[in-house]
Amino acid sequence: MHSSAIKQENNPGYDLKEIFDLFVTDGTFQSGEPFGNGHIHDTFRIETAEKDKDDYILQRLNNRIFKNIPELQHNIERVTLHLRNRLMEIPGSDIKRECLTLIPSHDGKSWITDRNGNYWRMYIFISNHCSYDVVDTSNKAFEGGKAIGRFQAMLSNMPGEPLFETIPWFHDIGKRLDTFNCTVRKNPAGRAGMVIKEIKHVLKRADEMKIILKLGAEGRIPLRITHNDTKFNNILLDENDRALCVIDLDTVMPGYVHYDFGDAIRTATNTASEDEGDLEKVNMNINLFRAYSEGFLSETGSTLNDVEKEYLAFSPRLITYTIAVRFLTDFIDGDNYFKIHHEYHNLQRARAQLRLVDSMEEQYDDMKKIISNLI
Ligand code: ADP
Ligand code: GN1
Ligand code: MG
Repeated sequence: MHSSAIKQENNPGYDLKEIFDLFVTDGTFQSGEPFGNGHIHDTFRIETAEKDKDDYILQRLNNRIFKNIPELQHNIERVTLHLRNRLMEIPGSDIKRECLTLIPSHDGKSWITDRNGNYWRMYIFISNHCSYDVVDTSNKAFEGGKAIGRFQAMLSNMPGEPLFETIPWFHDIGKRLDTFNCTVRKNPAGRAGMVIKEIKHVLKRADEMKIILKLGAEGRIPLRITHNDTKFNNILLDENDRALCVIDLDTVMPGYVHYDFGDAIRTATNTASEDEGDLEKVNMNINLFRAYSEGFLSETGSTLNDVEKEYLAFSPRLITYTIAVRFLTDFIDGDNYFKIHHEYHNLQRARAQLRLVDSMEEQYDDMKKIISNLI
């Protein structure tokens, strides 16, 4: 196995109980196990000994990727407080499950640093949730669309200064392509020669992908508060597969509606996993596209301007392409960003995402028709 893969898969044996005890909690630590399929942080589920107390999610934050943890946490404090206040206005809300709850540390912050300089934060574990990497019914896609639509609607009146940009230029495809081209030129891991076909696939589409940035620069689409990482496993459904909670708030910051719509469609409509090795299995399911769009627009349709609506159908092509570029860049770079589980993981992910771009291109006319029938 590639050395950085080993580096990233090592669990250096953190003392989870000692870290847990630095937070103000209700229950007693019983066990801590790795949890979920996130690509960025080290996430653990902490079970408490008492049956009537909450469990927790404890995360070692990736501060190679998020350079300023206090700013990141400040954003999340503001966002979760605002969401909680909005939910309190809605009778019957289950606030502990419909919104993330940050746990304070004994010194009053929403994170701690351990003796090795690692940053940690903790949330209440959202009980009885369902999380899906691949979506198999229209109902789940519809409910996911509602969850993200509601999330954006609730944040639309958040008071105060703009949120910090936790990762600058996160969805800026111009900058992502500059980094891609630079990495191909430098070829630090000697892998560029293996991916000539994929590089051509990327370069052929580079110009048309800049349209959303252009519309933004012209003032035709507004910056809103967006989530920016709406892959489906960041949307929790409840035990009946109804919209429950949007999690993974690290990249909530100013963005265009297209980023959230596009990334959710990338993951909610793919008939296979994000990293599927058998490309024949990768397709966009148009029925799931319709269902997600219906759910999303039922919550946001009245607030979007005409240009935003016009480009919704294009946005999954942009975001799927962007993530493909990022996986391919990371592969050529030698796997320094995303967690990987085998040597060619980022390449496999990039290939699957490029295949999904093709599938979306093939069905683009139908996607446009569906959106125009819904608005
Ligand atoms: P990453 O940025 O690495 O994806 P996430 O914040 O998305 O990290 O967490 C990883 C996974 O942990 C999620 O996909 C989800 O399965 C689970 N998770 C995170 N927060 C909670 C929570 N509060 N309750 C239940 N599960 C959670
Ligand atoms: C990462 O954090 P996670 O695993 O939900 C990444 C997203 C990518 C996604 C691809 C901060 O999401 O941008 O779309 O992997 N998050 C960050 O699966 O880079
Ligand atoms: Mg996540």
